Amino acid sequence: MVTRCGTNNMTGFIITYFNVRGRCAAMRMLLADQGQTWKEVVVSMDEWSSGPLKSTCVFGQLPKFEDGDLVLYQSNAILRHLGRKFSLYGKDHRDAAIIDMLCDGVEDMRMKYVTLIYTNYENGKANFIKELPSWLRCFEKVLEKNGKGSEFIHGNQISFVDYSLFDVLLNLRLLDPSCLKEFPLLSGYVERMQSRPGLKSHLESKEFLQRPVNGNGKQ
Ligand code: 6SG
Repeated sequence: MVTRCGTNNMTGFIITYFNVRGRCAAMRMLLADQGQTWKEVVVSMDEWSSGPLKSTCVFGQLPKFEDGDLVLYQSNAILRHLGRKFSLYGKDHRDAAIIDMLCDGVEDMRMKYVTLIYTNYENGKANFIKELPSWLRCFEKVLEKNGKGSEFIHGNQISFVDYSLFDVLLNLRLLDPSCLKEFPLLSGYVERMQSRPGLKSHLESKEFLQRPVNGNGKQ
């Protein structure tokens, strides 16, 4: 098992995952943007298929996230935990409910993408690209209703779901570079997110750039 460390090792955050952006890209972006450091435990395919780790994971899957002695699985639960910890969950319960709804919407879009990547890339890509605007339009409308798209996906402060949405949008743009062109608010949103100093330096880091987007080399 290869261990790589962040700039300092004093925090209790540890991400255990395969050498991909995948399900950990959003939590890494959140941590970097919030000025946090963390440790990476990178699990190879051999270690995963032959070692004992899988049987210790609650659902037999990675990522695993440690915050001191708190051990979590499920990427969206990890994001929610970080959302509560760093006040990235809106200003009240109503905001939190909307942010949860948006998180589930992003998850649906992510699952469509992941299913294409891992199960039907060659045969399904053209149709996926054709249907993509109907998904993106939903988020364009959400942005329109929130300050005419001048801010975040909900309210006027960043929330954990912004990192997840931003991550999926980056992946979709890799798949179809023109997919955001007909959506000015989403395009502006991506521009603003990637200009945030903490995110910008993370996106320019070797760690980010050298890590494959997905586990099967497709993107
Ligand atoms: C795969 O699906 O990376 N976890 C994945 N796969 C290994 O034995 N709902 C949760 C969540 O949100 C989904 C977890 C997710 O956290 S992520 C997992 O654990 C298993 O099920 C995508 C990813 N893929 C890289 C990878 C996994 C299998 C094939 C490629 C490890 C690397 C290579 C083989 C095993 Fe591999």
